[in-house]
Amino acid sequence: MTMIQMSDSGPPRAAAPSHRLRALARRVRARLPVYLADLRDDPKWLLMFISGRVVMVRRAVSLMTRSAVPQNASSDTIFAGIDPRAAADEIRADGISCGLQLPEPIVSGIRAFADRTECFGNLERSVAFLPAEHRQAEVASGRPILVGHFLDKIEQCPEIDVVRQDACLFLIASHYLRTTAVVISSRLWWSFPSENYDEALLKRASQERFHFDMNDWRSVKFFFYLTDVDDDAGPHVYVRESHRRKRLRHQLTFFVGKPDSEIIDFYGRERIMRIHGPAGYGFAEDPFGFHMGTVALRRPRLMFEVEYGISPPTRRRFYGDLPTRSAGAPEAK
Ligand SMILES: O=C(O)CCC(=O)C(=O)O
Ligand SMILES: [Fe+2]
Repeated sequence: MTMIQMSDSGPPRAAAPSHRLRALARRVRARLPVYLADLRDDPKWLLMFISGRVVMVRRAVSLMTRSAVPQNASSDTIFAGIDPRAAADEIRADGISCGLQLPEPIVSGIRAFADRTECFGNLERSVAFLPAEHRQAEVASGRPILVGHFLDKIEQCPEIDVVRQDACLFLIASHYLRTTAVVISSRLWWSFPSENYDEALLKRASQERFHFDMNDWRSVKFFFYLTDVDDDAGPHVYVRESHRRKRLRHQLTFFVGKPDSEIIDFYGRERIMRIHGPAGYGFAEDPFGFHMGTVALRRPRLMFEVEYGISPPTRRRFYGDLPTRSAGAPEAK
């Protein structure tokens, strides 16, 4: 595994006020249907989504939701030699803990599933294709395809269930969240090299823009690469310590995405980690810290993610579906 710091991405771009207002209106317009759908699914969600981004509020929620942390889990673990308490302490300090490794049979099982199963381009259920046919799918749909998600099809992959049920991950999450953690989402997806994509597609793929995730009051994600990942294969990028230290205007904001320049100015280049690793490599992170995916430049990347939180999940968020009915998303429970 290597972690390397972020290279220079050029000087900050300034924008005229009227440009900024227009851009703001565009961003609000693009997100409003998503937010309204989430609100319909779960009215309490809005409270979390708005106030959960204020560091003081999160600390208060953390104190209020504390309960006895389970010392053991009913299942076994595939991660030998990991101390869940030490990993949780590391996430508390840095926002991230690296060094998990999936056993080879789990890697090859998930990989084989992802090679033989149709995924959904840019999260649209109407754009289904086998990963080897990515280019043909772009031609057929007439659009660049940056990501192919498996959504609820992951239930057909037994190795995914093994990782999701793993005792060590459950204990790391429970120690970190200081309560009995619950799985709130699990997702498997390819990132593909592509061309001519626009901002909207990048946004949908969560690529090339630092952001934080707001899926629960508090949560922790475990990411696993199922292909070798270096700078040519769209590495994940994380900003160390940004989960506990945020500019006030990054807390009192409607938007979770922020430009590189603001992140570099506040946290410093040395805290920005581009995470490389071989197939099977994994890391745990608090997704309230700034992070992003990057575009796979030359080789596709297969990623599995399981997220633990403190509230019961909805079905939509559990598989990372889009909230619109036109995308064929199932109704939330
Ligand atoms: O693709 C990645 O590495 C990160 C994806 C992400 O940040 C997200 O889906 O919210
Ligand atoms: Fe994210």
